[in-house]
Amino acid sequence: MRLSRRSLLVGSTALVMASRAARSSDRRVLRLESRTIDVNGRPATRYRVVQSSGAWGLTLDQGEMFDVRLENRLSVPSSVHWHGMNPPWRQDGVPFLSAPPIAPGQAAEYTFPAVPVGTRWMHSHFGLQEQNLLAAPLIVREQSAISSGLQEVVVMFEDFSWTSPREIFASLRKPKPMNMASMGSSVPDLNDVTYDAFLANDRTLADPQVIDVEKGGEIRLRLINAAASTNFMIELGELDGRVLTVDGNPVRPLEVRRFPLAVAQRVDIALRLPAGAATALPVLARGEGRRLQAGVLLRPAGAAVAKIPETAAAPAPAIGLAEELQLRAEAPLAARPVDRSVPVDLTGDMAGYVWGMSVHGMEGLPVTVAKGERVELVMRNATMMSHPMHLHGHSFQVTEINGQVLAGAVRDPILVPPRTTAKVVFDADNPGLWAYHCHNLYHMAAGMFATAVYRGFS
Ligand SMILES: [Cu+2]
Repeated sequence: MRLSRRSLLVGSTALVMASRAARSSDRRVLRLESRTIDVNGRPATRYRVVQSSGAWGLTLDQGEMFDVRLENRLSVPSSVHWHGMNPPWRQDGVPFLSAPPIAPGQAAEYTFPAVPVGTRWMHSHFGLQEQNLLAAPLIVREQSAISSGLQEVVVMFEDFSWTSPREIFASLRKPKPMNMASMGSSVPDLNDVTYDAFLANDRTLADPQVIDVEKGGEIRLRLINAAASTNFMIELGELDGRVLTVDGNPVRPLEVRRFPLAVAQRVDIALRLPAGAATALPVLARGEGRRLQAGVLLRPAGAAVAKIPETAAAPAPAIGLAEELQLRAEAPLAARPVDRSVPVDLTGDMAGYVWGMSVHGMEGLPVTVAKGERVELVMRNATMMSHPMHLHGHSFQVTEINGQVLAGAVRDPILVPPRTTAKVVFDADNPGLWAYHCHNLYHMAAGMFATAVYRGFS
């Protein structure tokens, strides 16, 4: 990992120079806009991120610069985070932490090497805008994916409500009656928001996207959980899938027919298509503890399109770490001792809907690191909800779950279920002031947000 990282950095210096020569032609424009979509027959006005060409999000090839002008065409301030990319601190898109928000009618510019490669995504980090669908795919196609020639299918899953995010949050924070409060302290809570629909590429199963695929061929799925607060179980039905990457980072191949995808996580799956499929093949995401699902249909030539119900026969199970324990990084971090181990307690409860992160036993304390250190985060979840924990600016590797040591996946977030301790390590190689938080939007808004800061970074 150390060597390959160094070679990437050397390569990126050359790219910076090449890009300066050709900047005007390489720069992409991304626009934050309002638009209206149809959700089960009703119009919904929500946000989106599109290029000037109308293309959704951004797709680059390995070796390209991330060179973007971001225009805010909304009537409200905004700020977009490039999730899973490790840009310089000031380009990370967290308002008031890495840069001021972008005012309506204003723009901001970003230029950095597009690393790491793989399936990333982008989303607003301003207020509760992410719940209003201000998110899009951000794919940096690996050289291996490009040369494989495989057809790629990008699917972004989201949770949708007719209730405004502000009202959802207000009702979550309302004091609960005692019986609910005491229930909440002993039984895990799978969900705290009841959504009206789940979307796959902005569509419900009443009118799903149908994607033509080659009969008997292989395709590469790039699946993104862009939901505000829903963990999904990906259901491939009878199809044989092979996990290639999680959160864009390669893992040893793992054969699957279902795979958990926590909030903000991604998975790339190579999918073998049967030679003789009479009907189009669904790729579904079912909400944790819910029967509600969303998905796309893969249609081999000649296959009929059958209706897939929006409500499955059985709810998806609780999303745990059974699969996580099987994942092994294909490109692990270099073996080296940990220089600094930081205890992080995840705190809070459903009753009061107050969530927190206590670093070294204190709420409000940042994780403090020095450049060059190998840092370990020990996340202990004493609450009865799971928390998808995300550190900006760095990719961490999962090293231990409830005492079980592993050379686990390189990730950006790790789901920490109730009563679980997860250890991850990262190399402090990107000086700045970074957000470190739960990626459940409402948990974050209710206080599960901390920072990681480098000594003498500015
Ligand atoms: Cu959380």
